[in-house]
Amino acid sequence: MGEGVLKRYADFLDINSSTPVITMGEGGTPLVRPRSLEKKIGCGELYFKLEGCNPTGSFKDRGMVLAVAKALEMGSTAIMCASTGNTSASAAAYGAYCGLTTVVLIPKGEVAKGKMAQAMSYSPKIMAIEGNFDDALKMARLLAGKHSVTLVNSVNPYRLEGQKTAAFEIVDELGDAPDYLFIPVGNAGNISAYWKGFSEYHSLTLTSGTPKMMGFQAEGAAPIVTGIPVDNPSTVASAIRIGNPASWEKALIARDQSGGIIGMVSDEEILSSYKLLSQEEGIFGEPASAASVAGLVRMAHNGMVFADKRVVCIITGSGLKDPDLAVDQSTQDIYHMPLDASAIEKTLNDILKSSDKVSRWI
Ligand code: AN7
Repeated sequence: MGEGVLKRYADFLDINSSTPVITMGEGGTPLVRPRSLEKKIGCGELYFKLEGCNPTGSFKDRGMVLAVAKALEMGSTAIMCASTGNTSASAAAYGAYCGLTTVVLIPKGEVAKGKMAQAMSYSPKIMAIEGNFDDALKMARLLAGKHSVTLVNSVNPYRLEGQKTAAFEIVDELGDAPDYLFIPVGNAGNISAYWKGFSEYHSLTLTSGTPKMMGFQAEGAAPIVTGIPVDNPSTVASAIRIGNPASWEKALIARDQSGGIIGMVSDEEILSSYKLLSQEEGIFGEPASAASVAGLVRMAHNGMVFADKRVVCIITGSGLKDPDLAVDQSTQDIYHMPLDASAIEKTLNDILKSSDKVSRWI
């Protein structure tokens, strides 16, 4: 535990004697079986992989640790990325850990507050670009090619190599591949990485089959579904507000080879699953993460049967990444109380009397 993905999966990664085996404790994230949603959705077995438990609160750390290790191996002293927030937080953290100059390009005003807080704390050089994520990535690719700085977006192949370790962990824990993998899709790197991981394990006969890859984009940012890049992508899930995914082709291969789909869900469905996850299961994922659950709910609602299936949903990032949205979405009453025992006791009595909760242990 806590050994990191480079050490744990060294045999499956491009690690040699001059690769620094760095770690901030990434990987080894929990695979949790929900007590309520498995029954409600009607799955034989349902699991959530909590990637928000990585060091910077998202799955990006798995790929970043390898991309940064390889940058160090090649003598690089600077890294750069464009990001909707999580990649920049991860790059900045590993950059700080390894003493690298880190430059992040973010779409101005579009990054959730928790991710901004991280970027500012790890202290990279931050450029807020007047444009969207796709514009920022274009700039990063253009300029990284001309300067001695390593691009650590998922167009860097080591990012996907590192991220494939999440698929390995699922198989190592369940003993075989699941039947379905539900996952949010933005720049489409993660779905491609999981497919690579499952395919590699299968080719080594470590699994009996491969899962159907079920990727979900947000309706206002669903270029892979419509087949056309989106100029002004819009969704409440800022992490996946991406109109021209870098790994588009790879995602289509994952979909087609696995017999899966890439679909879309509305912001309403995303927010409804976001609340379902936290209120029913105690899992606080960020809105983009809820797209995977929203996809599963939609497919079940449309009549797809999961009764004898093993399903894994990837919860890609922590809900703490987007505190503004969490507060805006809450309909929670807050009782404003004087410091008075009898007033607090009366309210407590009212709460206990009106509660409609039923223990799941009875
Ligand atoms: C929580 O940080 O693109 O399909 O720049 O942060 O591999 O892009 C983040 C993407 C899903 C989509 N869930 O993954 C970035 C960035 C969360 C994310 C995705 C992202 P990809």
